[in-house]
Amino acid sequence: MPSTEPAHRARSWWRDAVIYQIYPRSYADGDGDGVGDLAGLRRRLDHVAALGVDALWITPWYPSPMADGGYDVADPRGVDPLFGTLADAEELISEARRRGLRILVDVVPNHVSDAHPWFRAALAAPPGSPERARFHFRPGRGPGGDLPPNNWPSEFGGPAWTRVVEPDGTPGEWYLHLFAPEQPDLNWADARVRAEYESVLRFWFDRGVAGIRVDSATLLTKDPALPDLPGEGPHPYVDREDLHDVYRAWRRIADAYPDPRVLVGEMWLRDPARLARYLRPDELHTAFTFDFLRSPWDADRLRACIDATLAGHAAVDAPPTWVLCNHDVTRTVTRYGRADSSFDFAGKAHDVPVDPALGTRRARAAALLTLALPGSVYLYQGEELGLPEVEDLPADRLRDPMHFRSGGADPGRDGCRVPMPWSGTAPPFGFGPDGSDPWLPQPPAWAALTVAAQQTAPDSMLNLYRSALRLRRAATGGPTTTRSGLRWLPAPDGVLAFHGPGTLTCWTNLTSRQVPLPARHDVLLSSAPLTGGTLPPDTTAWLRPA
Ligand code: ISL
Repeated sequence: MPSTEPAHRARSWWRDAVIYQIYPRSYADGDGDGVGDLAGLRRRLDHVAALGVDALWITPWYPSPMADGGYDVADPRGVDPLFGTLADAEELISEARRRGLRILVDVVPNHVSDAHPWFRAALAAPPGSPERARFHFRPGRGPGGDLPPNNWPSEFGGPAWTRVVEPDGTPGEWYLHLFAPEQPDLNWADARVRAEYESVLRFWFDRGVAGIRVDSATLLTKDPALPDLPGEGPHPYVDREDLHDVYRAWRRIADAYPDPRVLVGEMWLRDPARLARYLRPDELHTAFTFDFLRSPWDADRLRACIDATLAGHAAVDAPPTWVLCNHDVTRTVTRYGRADSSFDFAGKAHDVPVDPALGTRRARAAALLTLALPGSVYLYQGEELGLPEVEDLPADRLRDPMHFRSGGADPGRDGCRVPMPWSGTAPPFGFGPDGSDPWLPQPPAWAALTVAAQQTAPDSMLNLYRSALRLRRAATGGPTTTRSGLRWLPAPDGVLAFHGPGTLTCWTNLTSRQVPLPARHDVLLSSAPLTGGTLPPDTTAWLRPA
């Protein structure tokens, strides 16, 4: 990092960092093939730097058949030609570092692609072979082994098992895949699997990445008996006790580097105490608080989530990690514009009415609320533009296996992955060269939401984020404030008011009426105009005592 960065800040940067998530397929297309790439991303680093974030998390850029947008990794040490080369990735890491931006990469340890050499070798080898032992191969049940070995469901719908044809042409064993069939699960009881991922971590740390986002981080280890669900005792593959050993070994690797390399877990656990166990000082550094993203726009629910998260994290001295949105979930302005503003994978449906103005107003208020909380925050590309979920993509353009494997019942995740609008008045909005056709079509109405359009509009979502990040950095950003907690202030029902870290006081009104603000204060920033010392509905204000 720049030598101007104080040593104490360098050591603890991750405790209160704002990290910007980039889904490279949809960020910027440098070569005009309709798919975002590293050349395009490098040209857009100005935008990231101007936003004022500390780091970027880049979702998988590895060689992949793209059955699940790159989460089907065929080579965890490479870069897919669609995105560029390993040299491009190294250049990007150095260039970002010169601008004071750290890079986190995504490591996908639960599964590989069916095109990975290990899986190819497993298919070519007989049952019981060492090649198959790196995965979960089992004979089927029932006459002729026609039924899957157990009743586990795939996260994407259908059974979590697929039967293979043996090299001699006969129907053979089944293999486990908690996601798509193109994503066979690895067997974490096999020492070769553990050694491989430890080596992958070192590979990227040696190239200067500052951290790893661990994909599907609660699912790696399995009960070797692979029992049916529901069973008695611990879950056969979620949050198992032996998983902690994996992360202890990873933490030792991260800690062997002179500057901190951080591990952030993607952990969909509902119990904050179970989550916090992964954040003990010798395990992962942080994990996303998905309960915050699942909570509806409701003061009591959000406050309960904040309190439980802070308590769970305080017990292990880990900073909470807040997130409102990512490449898997409904975009924030759309979610908050619905009558039911909670998020649940199981509850995703088509044709749910949305009030976009209300959703945007709440998303602005939620952004300031989130950025005032102690801990780190992840933003997803386009969140800073207030992009909505695109819910009317043509059926023949959809790609997400979550949609197809649900038989179309689930709208899928393509709608939050539509390419970024940068400039101009018509698609591709500067995403790629004029005349290129982005892999998912952008709505013409996004002309009003481009980076260029928002840059010059003082009240735009983009300028709200820029101001908020500048003020947050000024108000916190130091070892004395990063660990301080949160103190709730007396406030009317439906209003969240607290002193956050540093000098910020945050007031969020989640009711539908005006509420009075305290006397004798300066307003540093508000998500909507304030009138006469009151806070309008669905508005957040950042205050400082006058
Ligand atoms: O699908 C879920 C619940 O039904 C989620 O909990 C799911 O496990 C979670 O979203 C995992 O996501 C990650 O791994 C997937 C990939 O498709 C996602 O994009 C990624 O974020 C498989 O690698």
